[in-house]
Amino acid sequence: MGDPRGDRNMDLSLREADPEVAAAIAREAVRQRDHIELIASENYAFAAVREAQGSILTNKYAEGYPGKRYYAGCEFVDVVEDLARSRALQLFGGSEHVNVQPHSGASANIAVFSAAMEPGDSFVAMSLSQGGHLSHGAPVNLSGRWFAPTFYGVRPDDGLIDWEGVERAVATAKPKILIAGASAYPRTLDFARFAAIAHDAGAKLLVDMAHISGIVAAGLHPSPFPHADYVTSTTHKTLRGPRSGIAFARADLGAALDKSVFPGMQGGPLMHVIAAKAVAFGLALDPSFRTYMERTLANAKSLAAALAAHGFGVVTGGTDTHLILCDVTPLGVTGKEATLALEAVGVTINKNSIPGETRSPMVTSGVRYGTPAATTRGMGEAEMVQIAAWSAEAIARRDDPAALRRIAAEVSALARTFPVPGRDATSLAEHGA
Ligand code: DSN
Repeated sequence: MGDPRGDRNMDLSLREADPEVAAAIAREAVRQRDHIELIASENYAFAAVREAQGSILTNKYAEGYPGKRYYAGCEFVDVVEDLARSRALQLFGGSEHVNVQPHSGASANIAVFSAAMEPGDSFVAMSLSQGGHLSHGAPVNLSGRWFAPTFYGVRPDDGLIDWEGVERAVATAKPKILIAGASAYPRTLDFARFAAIAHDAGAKLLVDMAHISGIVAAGLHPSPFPHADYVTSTTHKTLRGPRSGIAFARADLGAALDKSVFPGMQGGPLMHVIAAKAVAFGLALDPSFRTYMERTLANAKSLAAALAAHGFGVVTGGTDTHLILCDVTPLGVTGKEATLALEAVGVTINKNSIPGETRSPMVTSGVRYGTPAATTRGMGEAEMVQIAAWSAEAIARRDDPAALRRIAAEVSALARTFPVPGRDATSLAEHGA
């Protein structure tokens, strides 16, 4: 008897069904193995996270929340979402209400905006060019088009938060929300000070801890939860979970936040991704996660010192977190030129605006490094020192193809001695799709 479905495509492997996509993924596996990943927002997800995210839960619709769904058959996805919620609350002790359904960090921010503001309302945030995030009011983003942002930044002389600027922006704008949180700020954020400024002005404090949530979870950065009314995060950066988002609120603001996520801005939650978040939060509760974060921070300090010794202008003189912001003008290059030189040797970073920036965002005077991914592979201080030396040499010899090829071979030889997480990823890089 033949297959009753009459559709053999349904059982094909990826390689059989789509060799072009399979080949691109296999090539990416090789890149992830042979290059050193230093983009501050990237990491290698736990293998179990990827397994949950690729699971059959992708087949299930579950609009609503556990126990109150609009679809039948939700008893097992309810278990998954309840696990994700209870683990998130445990991981971030002090949080009162959590919603694990936002599809991304930007979605989580918009959910908070729509819960706490009406279109046209005013909020205050760090500007994108000074280290803030696109979804914190950039004119090209919905947050900047539908609401009225006023920005603060960092002081051009030392790169630290311009507190007078924060106070001035709040006094002038009389915002509904003050946002604390950044994508390119290397120092500890003083959430108590942000909260005092927000609450004195009758505003709510939203902390976007996307970059530092793993550090907060490990207890190595002060927690925003005693101070903030809302907290948002991505789940894939320092947390090593799936590429997604999460939003927390004070208990009395929780119901409105939930309504804002669903049915306000999303339909069916991605249950396979929520399962992957549950797994990531569970693994981050293991004591080994704190050790990983300690090593990530120690590596960032080592890398910052080594880059400074090679002439990079390390903004604020160092780092308290996983990221390092550098002015590369002293090396005679733009951020774009530095990034391209490093990419040519397999050291992956991004160009970044720096305090007092004079160049466009596509060129910039700076670069941003981060240590979460390299630390996940087991790299330590010796490797950080070596990476800084390769960075300086690649920039200095950027017009010398033979030198770049030699450095690239050294980078990939070192990278291959540090395994990528997951036997499947190793096998894909070794044998292809
Ligand atoms: N764009 C991300 C980053 O690289 O910091 C944040 O979403």
